[in-house]
Amino acid sequence: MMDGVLKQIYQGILKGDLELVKTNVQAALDEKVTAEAILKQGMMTAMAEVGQLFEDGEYFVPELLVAARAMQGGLEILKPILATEAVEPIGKVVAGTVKGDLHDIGKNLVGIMMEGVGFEIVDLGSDVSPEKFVEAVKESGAQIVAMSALLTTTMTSMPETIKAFEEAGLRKSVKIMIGGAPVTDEYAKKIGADGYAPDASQAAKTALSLIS
Ligand code: B12
Repeated sequence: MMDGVLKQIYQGILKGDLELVKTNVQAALDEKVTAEAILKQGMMTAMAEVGQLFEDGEYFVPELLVAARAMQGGLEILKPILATEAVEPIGKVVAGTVKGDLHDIGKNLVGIMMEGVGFEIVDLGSDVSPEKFVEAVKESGAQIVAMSALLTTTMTSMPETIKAFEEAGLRKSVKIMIGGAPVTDEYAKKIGADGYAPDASQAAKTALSLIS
């Protein structure tokens, strides 16, 4: 059973109540609940339940939107704790959600965890075209590209982006990582990506291994 504050956070996300989430994330931290527990037990389980309710036809897009907003609000408070900024960044990562796709919570979380292990993140936001990914790497000199997709209809933009890097003559100078709910390790291999991870903390570990 979840205890008081975590349960409030969980319910705050389910109800899309931003203030309830923010107040209780702060309260949980004051009670010395770890950021990891708040994230995993309070927030991620709630988002999974929101997804389930959507699938069952009980929630619709407006409910998803307010739930997402409440989750982002909680993440903002956790961010400085999850990502203690490194003095000297160990590398740069260009991160974005692929073209046509607006889901950015998972991508944001991946960015936070990568910052936590010392990377500098160039965040391109969501709905990022292959050309924009290539342009950002040219400008920033990033060693890693992290692409996120949450829709089976947009994950096809991942091989297109890899192709754009090949055409720009940059494929060998960057490592490309992919992830998001519909993405698998098998898919990563199939499209010739360099790395895949199922969650944000493993994404950070994979990024480290790719530059070492
Ligand atoms: C919130 C949400 C929305 C919000 C997004 C708000 C936002 N700012 O992100 C809004 C309302 C915009 C939305 C819209 C839609 N959504 Co939606 N949405 C969701 C929901 C409920 C949660 C997603 C989420 O944030 N999860 C929490 C995060 C933390 O998890 P995550 O994203 O998976 O990320 C983790 C890992 O995947 C991994 N990861 C993620 N990215 C990366 C990248 C790298 C490089 C690596 C290594 C790892 C990695 O690490 C992350 C952290 O551990 C999901 C349900 C679900 N089960 O996923 C549906 C879901 C993704 N949506 C769905 C659909 C259908 C839609 C719409 C088409 C609905 C509609 N009819 O309009 C639109 C599409 C809009 C668009 N063009 O993008 C479907 C997709 C079905 C499919 N297979 O394609 C889902 C699965 C719901 C469902 N069960 O039907 N949605």
